[in-house]
Parts: sequence; structure tokens; C-alpha cells
Amino acid sequence: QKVVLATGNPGKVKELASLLSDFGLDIVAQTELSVDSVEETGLTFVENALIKARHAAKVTGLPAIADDSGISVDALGGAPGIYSARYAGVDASDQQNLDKLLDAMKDVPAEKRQAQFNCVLVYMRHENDPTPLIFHGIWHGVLSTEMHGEGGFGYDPIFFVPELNCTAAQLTKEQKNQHSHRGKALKLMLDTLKNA
Ligand code: ITT
Repeated sequence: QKVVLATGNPGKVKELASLLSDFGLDIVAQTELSVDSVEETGLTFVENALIKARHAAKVTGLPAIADDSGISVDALGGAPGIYSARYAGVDASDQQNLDKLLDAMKDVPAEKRQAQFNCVLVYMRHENDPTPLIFHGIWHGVLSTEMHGEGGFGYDPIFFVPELNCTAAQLTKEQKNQHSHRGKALKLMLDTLKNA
């Protein structure tokens, strides 16, 4: 079954594509099918994931999987949340977003630096699917004051995971998937698709 992976973020593709392929889906990246990006006008991860999956399904005529995710920082009232990719501006790089977050947190003491990653994955069978499948994963951590590690993407170098005593960027792709918001949502999705 051909399925379009409705994301333009290579970090997400890296973490999702091989596990979806191992499961037996014929995953095609949206860039290979000339799917353009769509405006994310939703106010929740769920709404934005639905918008992206619906758009890709509409353009390609294929089932679509979309990921909407972000980091929510307690000391910032949940920001940047759904705005994580554009925290430092619409065309901001991962590094610019991360730098802005470190700066916003520079006076926040260690015991108040809790943050969560959220990931919502949507599986939409077709553009007008009235019952798209929706899965949510969450990952709790603490923001470090400096970057550590070279792996992952986005905010990973400053997302410290106390249980593992390292940042998300210090994990292999496999280790990250075992613990991450995305890995958890993906496991739920695969468990459901297995039984569908
Ligand atoms: P698509 O919409 O094309 O999928 P995007 O990067 O714009 O790509 P989002 O709107 O969902 O996607 O924004 C997610 C942002 O949250 C992402 O750019 C990262 O900055 C951050 N993020 C999400 N998951 C992350 C992870 O596992 N590690 C680090 N940062 C992550």
C-alpha cells in the first residue's frame, strides 16, 4: 500500500520512514510527489496534523500520514508549543529557534526548566476520510543551558532526559524512537494498523 508521508521536515522523515517501511507500508515522501506545504492554521497539534494529512491526500490521491509536533515549556506557559517550528520567525532555522528558547530561559533556575515534546500522528485514508486515525505521544524532559549532542533535529540538543542522563541529541535514532513523543505515537499507530 502506497502512503504519502506528509512532512517537509527531514528529521521527521528519518525517524518515521524506516519503521513505517518495516511495517510493510510503501512510504513516499511528499517532496517526491511535489506536495507543497500548506498553511497550518489550527490551534492544536491535532488540527494541524489533520490539515497537513488532508492536503497531501488531496494532492496525491493516496492515504497520508502527517506529524504535528513541538515543545512546550512550563516556565513559558506552554510556549512555543504548536509554534515550535516558527518560534523565531516564519523562516527561522532550527538553530535560531533553539537559540531563542535558550535566551528566553536564561534566568530560569534548574528546578523550573521542565518541558514536554508532543507529537500527534494522523493517518488519513483519503481526502474525505470521516474517521482519520489520531495518535498522541508525549516525552517529558528538562531544558539544559547548553547544547549537547549531534543527533536528532530541532530542540534535541537542549532537551535533557533525566532517566537517560543525556539530551535527545545524544541518542541514536533507535534509542530516541524508544523514548520519544514520536516513537510513542508511532507505536500506537502501528498497533492500530496491525489490527485494522
Ligand atoms: P512539517 O510541518 O512539514 O511536518 P515542521 O518542522 O514545520 O514540518 P511542525 O510544524 O510540526 O513541523 O513543527 C515541529 C517543530 O517542533 C520542529 O520544527 C522542531 O523544531 C520541533 N520538534 C518536533 N519534534 C521534535 C523532535 O523530535 N526533536 C526536536 N525538535 C522537535
